[in-house]
Parts: sequence; structure tokens; C-alpha cells
Amino acid sequence: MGKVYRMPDSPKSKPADADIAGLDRPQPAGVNAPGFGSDVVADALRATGIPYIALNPGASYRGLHDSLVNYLGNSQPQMLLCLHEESALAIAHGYAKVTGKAMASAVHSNVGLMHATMAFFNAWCDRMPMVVLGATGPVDATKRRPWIDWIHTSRDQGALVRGYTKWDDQPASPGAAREAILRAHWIANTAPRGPTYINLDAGMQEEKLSEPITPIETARYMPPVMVAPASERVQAAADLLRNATSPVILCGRVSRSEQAWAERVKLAERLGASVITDLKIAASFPTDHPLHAGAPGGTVLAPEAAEAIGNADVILSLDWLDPAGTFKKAGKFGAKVIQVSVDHQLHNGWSMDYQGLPPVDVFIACEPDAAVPALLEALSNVTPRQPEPYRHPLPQPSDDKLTVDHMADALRRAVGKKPVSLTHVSLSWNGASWPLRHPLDYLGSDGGGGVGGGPGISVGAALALKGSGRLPIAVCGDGDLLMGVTALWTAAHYRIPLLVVVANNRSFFNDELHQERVARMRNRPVENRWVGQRISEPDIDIAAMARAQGAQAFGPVTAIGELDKVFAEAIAAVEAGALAVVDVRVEPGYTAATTAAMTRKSD
Ligand SMILES: Cc1ncc(C[n+]2csc(CCOP(=O)(O)OP(=O)(O)O)c2C)c(N)n1
Ligand SMILES: [Mg+2]
Repeated sequence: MGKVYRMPDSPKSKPADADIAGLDRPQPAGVNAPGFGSDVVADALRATGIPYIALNPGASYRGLHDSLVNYLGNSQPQMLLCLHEESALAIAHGYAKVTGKAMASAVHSNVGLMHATMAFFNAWCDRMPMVVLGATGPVDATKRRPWIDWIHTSRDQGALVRGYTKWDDQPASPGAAREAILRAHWIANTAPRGPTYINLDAGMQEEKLSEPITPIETARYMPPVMVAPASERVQAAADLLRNATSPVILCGRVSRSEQAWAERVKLAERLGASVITDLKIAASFPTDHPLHAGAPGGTVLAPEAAEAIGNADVILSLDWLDPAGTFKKAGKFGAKVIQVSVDHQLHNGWSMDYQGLPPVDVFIACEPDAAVPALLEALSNVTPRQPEPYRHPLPQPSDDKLTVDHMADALRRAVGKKPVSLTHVSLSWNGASWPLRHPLDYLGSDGGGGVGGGPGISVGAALALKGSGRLPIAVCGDGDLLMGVTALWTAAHYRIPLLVVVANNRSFFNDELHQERVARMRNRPVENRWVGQRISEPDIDIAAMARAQGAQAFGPVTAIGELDKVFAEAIAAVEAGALAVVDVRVEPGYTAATTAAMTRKSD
């Protein structure tokens, strides 16, 4: 067949931001030739083109730290100091969500790695690339300092994160470390993407180079990997789709490319297919398009989406996060299934984040960006069906209590026509309240369901968006914000503009609904669902916590009428380059559909 494969966009690492580059400048050290093992590591890191390394320091990598400052001059990559390892990795995670490329992080020996595990897992489940460097006290016991080097040395340290990293290594020489960095970068950025980890022996880092290391052409060790769809599979899928009377497209893990976005819209329109998207993953299709079924959901499927799946005769999954679970949730299901994905290459036995095994009739093993143009070509002469258009009314909050919908309503008014990237949304967020019309309009969730990722991921995303003309907005639950609040300091220090809106229901409310369900199942009082969940008495002064990190803080906002003014001021602050945080006291509550699904007695 003819042209069936377009090279997917290959995002380049974004060059370092000029404002940030002016910060944390070291005295010139006059070092211009590698003299130690860690200088070789630093050179390799620079060769990857990674602009930043988010870190929390530690003596296990003091050799590398010195090389980054005094050999590379804290530039390419530049350090981003973080107050917790979890936020160091979350920042890299958010950066990857925007750029599609790995950033670097560094964490201290086994203890820093222990703090970082949650963020590894979030990035792993979100299929986001990152290169993480760690270290161990000297593997050679004769070189260990008493006590501290012993407790910070462990055999097979990478085992701590191996279940949720694509690859890890503990190179024994500077040459091997250079190779490990290039490999880690290459593997992390190759689909299915994910975090990689390199444990640098303190002894290896600190050893003087006995002879200069032979230069290599580093780019040749990180070749771009492109997988084209098999044409016979594309034909089989096209045959199914051509003859479908009620096709459905599940738009899942796709790139941030505008061209690929336009091609998905073209494919859906050519088929007259209903399209479903999911708030767990980034924007993949215009959510107010007449073919988009209902509002994007997180935990639950919109009724329109469930109906479309139930009535579908052919379903095209573009690397949908959980086809089996979605078919189960739809209730009725009898469709033929086309699955486009390379995700199966990543699955291992530690975590079940691969989800249920779906029935599949045609499997196309490539990324959706490569399959869609091939399908478009194979389906060049179809007569699309003309379905009833879906309508997408905005929620109309009516009662006088300040709800998340009021908050979204006021925020939408305040941003007007400015391009916005929602870097994160709270669990209480209503997908109907914010139409998504561009691949960067929404960046998806934390991936691993690890509460506390929202602030760090948003700081990383805002870093990558700096200078793009997009206004980054994070909507965090109070529980999420409080677990990750110190990530805000990194945004303040490095002058990363970001608006954080806290949907503060003074509760780990999600779990109130779980307790309500258990109470219903057991015929016990639902009134007690709040015990051990509410974050009040005292109420936490979130604005003060944000101010303490260097943010411009607003609130608590307790009246609907205050929202417009406060958001206007906060947005003006962000546009002037600041980090702004608005604490909005919202009534506890999720959308009616989510609440009903989470509190019903059965299943
Ligand atoms: C690290 C971690 N700890 C605990 C949980 C369990 N959990 C899931 S949602 C949630 C509540 C989150 O609270 P908040 O961010 O305020 O959102 P809300 O549900 O109140 O809207 C908790 C504790 C989790 N998913 N991850
Ligand atoms: Mg809450």
C-alpha cells in the first residue's frame, strides 16, 4: 500500500530558560577538562541535551554535585533545588508531560530514593520518561566512612524501584557510567516511556581519572526508535471500521502534537465515530466536539459514553488506559475491538497498572500517532455515518454554597480567551466545566493515584510552559496540596509562573465517600463518614503555607461573590511572572454521577 506512516513529531528538549539560567550562578572554577569519574557522568548528562536536573542533595553524590557546579558551571543541565525528593521527580514528571521528553533528577543514596519512590510510581503508571540519578556509599567497603557510609550503602539498591522503572544500572567505571546515562536517556524516551534509574557508586564518582576517556559520538548511542504499523493490520482495522454502523474511538495515551490531534479529529469525522476521553490522561480530542460523548470522566464514565460503548459494533482504542475496565463499566458490550498500543512491552509482574486483559480482534503494535494517518489513508473513501450530535452544556451551579463548579465557573470567566494549560485537576473537578480544545489544554492526572503529586507535577509542567504564552493552572485538592506543598518553593525560587487553585474541602473527601459506601454495605451510620478524614479544627491556613514558600497567596475565599476579583488578581500576578496560590473553601462534594458510583451498596 501507499504512504501509511508518518514519523511522529520528535520533541526536542526545550533549551534552558534565560531567566532561570541567570539564577544560582557559581564562581567560575576554571576547570575545563574532566578530572574525576563524576566529570565524565556530567559530560554524558550534558550530551543528552537535558536542560535541568531537579535534586535534593546528599553526600553519596557529592562528587557529581561538584562536577555539575564546578565542571559544568551549573548549566546544561542546571540544578533545580527541591525540598523533597518526591517533588524533584514530580517536577521531572510534569516537564515530561508537556515536552514528551525526559528531564533529570538526582536523589541521595538509599534514603533519597526511598522518598522518591511514590513519584517514580506516578511517572511509571503515567508512561512518562525521566532519568533519575542516585548514588550509594562506596561499594568497596574499605573506602567507606564509618557509620554513615555503611547505613547509606545497600546491595542492589535499584531493587527498591525496579518494579516501576524501565531499566536500572550500577555502573562500575566512568566509561560504563557514560554508557549507562546514554542508555537510560534512550530507554526512558522510547515508547512505552517511563523512568530509568542509575545508581552511581560514590567511589567511582570521586576517583581521579587515570587517563582521559576516549570521546564518542554520543548521539549515535541514542537513535530515535520509530515503529510503523503493519499494513495488513491497518487494512484489517480499516475493514472493520468501514463497515461499522456505530463506531467508537477511545482516545487514550497520545502525544501533545497539534498535527496528530487534527488527524484524530479527521478520523473521527470521517467515520462519524463517537469519541470518549478520560481525565486520567492528557487532552486527546476536543471535549466539546459534537462527536465527543458526554464529559470526560475520571473515576466514572459519563452516561453518554457508557451508552456509546454499549451500542458500539466496532471500538478503536488509541492506547486507551483501561479498555477491559471501561467495557466492564459500560455494562452492555458486544463490539469488535481494535487496539493500537505498544504498552504490552512494559508490563511486569510487580504492579498491575497494565489493567485487565481486554478482548482484541485487531492489534496494531505502534503508537497512536503513527496508526491514525495510516488508518486515514486506508479509509480515504468512506461515507461517514451521521450521528446525533452530542451537546456539552456547562454546569449551572445554582445553590448558594460555594462548590467546585462555582470555582471553575469563575476561573473560566477570569481567564477569558487566554490559552490555559490545566496542569492538574482535583478529584472533585467536574470534567464538564472546562472544554479542552488543544493537546496542551490539560495534562492528565498523576498516573499512579499517589496523592501529593499535583503540586510538583504542576511546577514541572509550568517550567516547561514558561515562555509559551500559556497560562499554567493547577487545581489541587487540599490533601494533595498539603502533601506536596514544598514543591512551591522551587517554583518561587526559580521564578516559574504558575497559578495554583486549591479546591479546599478541608477533607480527604474521596475517602469519606468510601466510608459512606462501607457504612451502607454494613447498615452502619453514614453520618460518621467524616471521622478520620476531615482536615479541620484547626483549619489549615493554606495561604500562609503558600506565602511561606514565596508564593503570592490569596484567600481563604469563602463567598462565591469574591471569586471573580481574587482570580483576576491572582492571574495578573502570574502574568507578571509570579507563583500565585488561591485557597478556595469549597463545599465537600463530587459530581452527582461520581458520588452515586462511589457510594452505591454493591460492586
Ligand atoms: C499517597 C496516597 N495516600 C493516600 C491515598 C488515598 N487517597 C485517595 S484520594 C485521597 C483524598 C485526597 O484528598 P484531596 O486531595 O483533598 O481531594 P478530595 O478527595 O478532598 O477532593 C486519599 C487520602 C492515595 N491515593 N495516595
Ligand atoms: Mg480535600
